[in-house]
Formats: sequence, C-alpha cells, structure tokens
Amino acid sequence: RGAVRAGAATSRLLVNYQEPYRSQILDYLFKPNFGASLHILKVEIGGDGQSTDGTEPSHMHYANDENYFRGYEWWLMKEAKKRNPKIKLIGLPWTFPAWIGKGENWPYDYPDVTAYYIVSWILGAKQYHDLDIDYVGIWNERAFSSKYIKLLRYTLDKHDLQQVRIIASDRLWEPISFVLLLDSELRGVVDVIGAHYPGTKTVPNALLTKKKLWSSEDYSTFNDEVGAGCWARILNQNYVNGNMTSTIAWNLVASYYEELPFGRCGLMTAQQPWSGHYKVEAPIWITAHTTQFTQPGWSYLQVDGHLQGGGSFVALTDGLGNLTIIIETMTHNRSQCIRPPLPHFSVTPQRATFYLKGSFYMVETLKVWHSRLGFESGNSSLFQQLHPVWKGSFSLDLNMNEVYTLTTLKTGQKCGYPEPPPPQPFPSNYKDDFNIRNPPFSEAPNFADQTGVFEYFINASDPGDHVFTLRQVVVQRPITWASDADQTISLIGNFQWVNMTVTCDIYIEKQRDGGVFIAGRVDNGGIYVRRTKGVFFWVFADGTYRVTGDLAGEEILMKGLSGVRDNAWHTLTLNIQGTSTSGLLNGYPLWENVTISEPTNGWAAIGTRSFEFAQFDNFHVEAS
Ligand code: 147
Ligand code: CA
Repeated sequence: RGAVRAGAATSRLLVNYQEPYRSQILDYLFKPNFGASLHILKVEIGGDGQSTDGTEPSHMHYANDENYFRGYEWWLMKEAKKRNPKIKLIGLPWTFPAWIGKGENWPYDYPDVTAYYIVSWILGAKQYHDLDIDYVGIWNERAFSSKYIKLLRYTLDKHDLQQVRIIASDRLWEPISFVLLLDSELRGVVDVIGAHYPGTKTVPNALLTKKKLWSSEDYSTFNDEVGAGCWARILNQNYVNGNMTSTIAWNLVASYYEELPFGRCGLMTAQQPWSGHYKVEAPIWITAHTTQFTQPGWSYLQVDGHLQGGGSFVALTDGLGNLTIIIETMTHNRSQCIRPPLPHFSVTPQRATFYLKGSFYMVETLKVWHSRLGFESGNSSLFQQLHPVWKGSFSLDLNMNEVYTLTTLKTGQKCGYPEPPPPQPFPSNYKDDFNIRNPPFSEAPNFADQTGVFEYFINASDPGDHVFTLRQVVVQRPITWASDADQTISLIGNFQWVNMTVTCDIYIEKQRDGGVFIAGRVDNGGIYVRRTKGVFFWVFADGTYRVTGDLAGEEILMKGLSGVRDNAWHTLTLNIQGTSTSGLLNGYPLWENVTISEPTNGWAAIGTRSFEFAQFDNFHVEAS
C-alpha cells in the first residue's frame, strides 16, 4: 500500500484561502479518484516550538491547560476525512511544551507525563472532532526511549485506544531495529518501523524484526519535474529495494511563505491565499499513479521489481482479483531527491514484457495510465489514459522518465478545476484589528509564527478599543526540535518588501524586563529563526526603547527612553525608507534617521523580548 504526507507548520497559509479555491486544493489532495487521492494524512502534534517552517500550537500550553481548537491540523484532518472517510491519520510531535520536561529540554524524564500529553491529544481528536487517530509516533528525528514507548502503549490501552498503532522511531533504521530485536516487550508494542529518507534501502536488522517497514518521511524536494521524478522513483523503489509498504511525503502542500526553509517542497503549491492562486504540480499526478489504483490493505506481490534496462515496477492486489502494476523509468539526474545522495545508475529505452500467471491469467484487460516527465517547461504529459492492454501477456516500449499504471480498476480519473486566479504579491496595504468574536482558527490570517504562538485573545472587561487582540502565549522555552529564538516572532507579508511603514498597538504584560517589538525587512525564519536580521523597534516595560538590526538584539542601532510601561496600550510605528529608518510612539517621533544597510528586504513582524505574554492590536503595514 502506498502514500502519503506530514506537518511542520507547512499548511499555515492554506486555511486562509477563500472558497472555492480552498476546497479545490483539498479535492486535489484528498478526494478519491480526483487527483492525489492520498491514503494517509500525517500531522504534527503541535508543541509550541519551531518545527521547520514555523511553530504549531500545543493543545496544552501549560500543565493545567487543555484546548482542542488551536491551529489548523484538526481542520485539515476533518477536511481529509470528509473527502475520504478511509484515510489513515497519523500524529507525530516535533516539539513539546516546556512543562512536559519540568525544566529540562527533554521529553523522557517524566515519561508518564509525556504519554498522558500525547494520549490526551488522541482523546481530544475523538471527543471534539470525532477523528480516529490510526497511528502515533514518538519524537520526530530525535531520540526515542523504550520506557516511554511501552508506557505510551500502556496509557493508550488504559484509555481504550487499542486500535491506535505505534510507529517508531521516525529517524533512521537504527538504533530502533537493533533495540527491537533485543527487547521483546518493546517488539510487542511497536507496530511499524518508520525510517526517514531511507534512500529506498533498509537494513538487515529491520527485516529481521518482521515488522511493517515504512518510509515515514521522504521526498522534501522542490516540486518541479525533478521532484516528481524523485517521488515516482521512491514510491516504487522504497518497496522494490527496501520492502517499505508506505511512503510519506514531507510535505503535503507548500502553504508557507516560499522564502522560508524548503520553499515549495510540497506535493503541490498553495502559498498565496490573498490571490487565490495555487498550482497543481507534477508530483500530484505521480502520486495518483499509485494511490488511485491501490488502497490501504492491498498487498504487494513478491516479485523482483527491477527492470533490465533500469527502472522498476511493483504489482499489488486487493486479494479479490484486482491487480495494479506501476512502472517507473526515472533516470539518475532527473529523479534526485534532497537526500540521501543517489548512487549512479543508468536507464535506457527498453521493451518490457509482462506475463500474468496464476489467478491473474484470467484478467481480460488492463487499463493503462501514463505520464512522461519532460524537462523543458510544459512538455510533460501527466496521468493520461492510453489504450488498454490485453490478455495473459503484453509488452510495453518504455522510454526514460515515464510512469505507467496498468490496472484492472476502472475508477481512475484525472479531474480538475478551471484555472485559479493569477498570482499576486501580498497586498501592499494590509490591516488587521483582530476584532472577531468566534474566529474559525486560533491564529490570525497570514501571520506565520516562528518562535512562540500568537493567538486571538479577548479582554472581556476592557473598557476601550482593545477587547479583541492578538496575544503571544508561550511563556517558557518549549522542548525544542530546532534552534528556536530566545525571543518570540511572527512574520507577515512579502519577503521582497524594501520600504515600509509598520504600525501596531502593543501591550506589555510582563513587568520590569518585559518587552515587545515591531519589525521590517525581516530576513529569516523557520529553523534559521535564531539568526534573523531586520530592523527591530523594541519597547520595554522599564521605559526604554531600542532599535536593533537583529532579532537577538545584539546589533544595537539606537537606544533611549520612551516612557512606555507595562499593562498599558501604546502605538508603535516603524518607518523604513531606503537606508534610513525612524520610529514613532503614539504618533510622535521617538527616534529618527537611523542608518541601515542590511537586510535590503524582508517581511514585517511582531514579537516579544522573551517567552512572555504580550498583546498586539490594529496591525497595519504599508509597503513597497
Ligand atoms: C526533516 C524534518 O523531519 C522535516 O520537518 C523537514 O524539516 C525536513 C526538511 O527536509 O527535514 O528532518 C531531517 C533533517 C535532516 C536530515 C533528515 C531529516 N538529514 O540530514 O538526513
Ligand atoms: Ca482589536
């Protein structure tokens, strides 16, 4: 059985698409026999920390806190299930809120707490969204603990979640395979060995465990024709070379600002909710070659799937007489993935003859679906139906960089929608007053949190204009997966912006050393957030202000007194024009003519000096 996807803050902008575009994108991904027809949706269990292209909120920011309506993963899972009730759901944490580790940057010192936290997420999925989680992972690309995995199984069972299966350990084949062979109790509770970027290979120990082997994260490649070639090759060869029966792509859809790390490494692109523009990229149709003609529960026929002239094939059956054969002939330099390095191989044009034997001898005809990846723009032919082939044996003239599906199923379809609107830059004049009583999401549109979490907030007793605001809510450094900054920051806008005026009402909640900033020309984010540069205008609860060239606050361009204090609203304005920048407080100039050279362009941003509560209101950016 086949493919496919994963989290790490990569669907952030998708939720803000207007209808009908948002539903169209979801149809291309999840609707059976429409486009990618995905079999599996793997989501991040948000942990308030940076997970590659942003942070995703936890369902438990604090020990006494529980809320199953944060972020977009619940929504995404429901949209997927709506379209395909049989889709399998996987949850995996990248980061954890700090309280899990009681002060240590480590989730296994109190494994009972971690198990309770993860099982709560699974129970919440059911209770609040009627979502049945099928699989849960341990800790993305980080260490596992045998004790924790056993306790996780015990806690799942105690809550009547026997049907939830455990994947371990979402890193390499080792050491998990070796440990499984030694520890029979662990072997009893791990259902699937999930390895990342296995390069289509497995290891002897993994095979010896007799467990299901999955490539539980793969792809992560720019979604052009080469990315499609990578995807076609690994979808087949992960089974042919490595006995893996599932391949999960990171990521589902590139719905994050393109200049964040791994821009456009999704199966399709939907990174412009403001324009409605999206693009169904070639990897979507490569996916369809497998997913439209197999289902979870189908089994691979045990044949040597290497083709003599290079390339590979797999054959699957539902055990009820249906047969699907998928052939790929990707060449070396047209199918490189981001990792691991691809050893040399050659593929030549060839005639391949298939003989259907045993019960498949009776198969009358096989429908034929074909793709050819072209490498000059626009000359690919993707997921086209050709004439059927007949009877017990047939021959195909295979060229390079082609995918064929031969199948008894008659359900295949290449569906589509009219072209979406053309691309547009992010609006150069953008405002948000956050005045919304029942927001559909906890996060405000287009803000992309890179450290900390910014949520809609209601000051129920506020006498003035700040009843509805945006609040930073992570108050302790999470158990990190990446190098989160020591400050919190949320980005918005257009990375190409040069000149801009950013205005925002701010409210410092933390006394003495509390502080907030607004910023422009912000040049980084994601896993690189710690080294973010830009123009940062800070005010602090002690009545001082600063202008710095970096998020870390080390490159001080200007400082002085402002009179700002905590627990009061103030309006900050940051004006950046050419090589000069100036700042206003409550509409009056506070500092002027500070000279800047780098960065030359970047996003706007808001944030706080540390992991502390703070509020923002009436955000406005005007840029060019
Ligand atoms: C993966 C992460 O799990 C994803 O969230 C995303 O960041 C992805 C981007 O390619 O990378 O983590 C890996 C990072 C490094 C390696 C493998 C996976 N590596 O160096 O082999
Ligand atoms: Ca407001």
